[in-house]
Amino acid sequence: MKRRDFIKSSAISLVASSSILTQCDNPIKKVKNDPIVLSTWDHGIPANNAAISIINKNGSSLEAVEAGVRVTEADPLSQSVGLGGRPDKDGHVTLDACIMDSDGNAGSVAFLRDIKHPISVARKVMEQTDHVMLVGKGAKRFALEKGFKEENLLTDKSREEWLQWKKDNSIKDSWGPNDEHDTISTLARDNNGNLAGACTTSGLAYKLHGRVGDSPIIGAGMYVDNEIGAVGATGKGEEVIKTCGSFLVVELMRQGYSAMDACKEAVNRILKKQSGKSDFQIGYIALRKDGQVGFSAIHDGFQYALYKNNKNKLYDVKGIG
Ligand code: SD4
Repeated sequence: MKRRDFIKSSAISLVASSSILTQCDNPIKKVKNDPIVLSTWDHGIPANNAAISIINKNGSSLEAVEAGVRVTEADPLSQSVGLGGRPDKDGHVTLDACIMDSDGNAGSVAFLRDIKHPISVARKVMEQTDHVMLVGKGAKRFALEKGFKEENLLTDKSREEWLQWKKDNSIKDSWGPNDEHDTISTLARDNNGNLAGACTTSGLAYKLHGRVGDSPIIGAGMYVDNEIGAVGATGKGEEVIKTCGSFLVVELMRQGYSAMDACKEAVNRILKKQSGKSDFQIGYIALRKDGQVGFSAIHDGFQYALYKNNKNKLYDVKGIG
């Protein structure tokens, strides 16, 4: 190769590699730090209120998301989360939760019984151990050692419905699709522009004893990357786990997808495996670092609550399945 050709081709490859570098750079540049809180479902409204009151006192996004979902966990009328959650097939309420902060730290508990606030146990796992995840009896023992109170989480209403299900449906139930569940994922950006997320659930109603869904799995039910965004999932956890759902949405945003397109693509990946049709629901919410919000669901019926510009509002999502 002549010297001039060599210089020309080196210049071309320099341009090419710098454009590769640009692609790998964080595409989300402009960051305004007004607080935003985004949650799944209608119980997201009170959760957002609790979260924003923390941020308004200059609390961190981590404190905010924990405080937010604790409202849902403590609400006996919310039958998909914490106290009052629908039990498994054998009548036991078993809870899954995870939390992530803006430094990428994560904590999680799964198959936890008799503790009303699994999200706070998950936070303790994150902050006071070298582990990420505790399950079952070990998670409960850890919670008790940390001062959490043991209590019966099965309310009369959830117990009666379970007894009815046993009578009418237990034989034909495949523990497959059912819409009796509304996990809460809450994502927040605080006054410093830092992101955090929390996700907590009693999982699918009448699931097999020992079943763990996506909600406590970092990268499935929830994921936070403070440079890119935070994402939460709801719906049939098995499908979210198989597609690393929340992590996928964050990675798509890293590649330059809008928050909305990233959520849609993650839903479409699941739909594709079902040949475009599904009788179960999946919903994603995404909060990009720059404040852009995205959401998507397979079916109509999914809702999200958004606190932005001093307003906390509930929105319906049109399904794409
Ligand atoms: C689970 N993803 O355990 C949860 C259930 C859920 O809205 O999200 N319900 O699979």
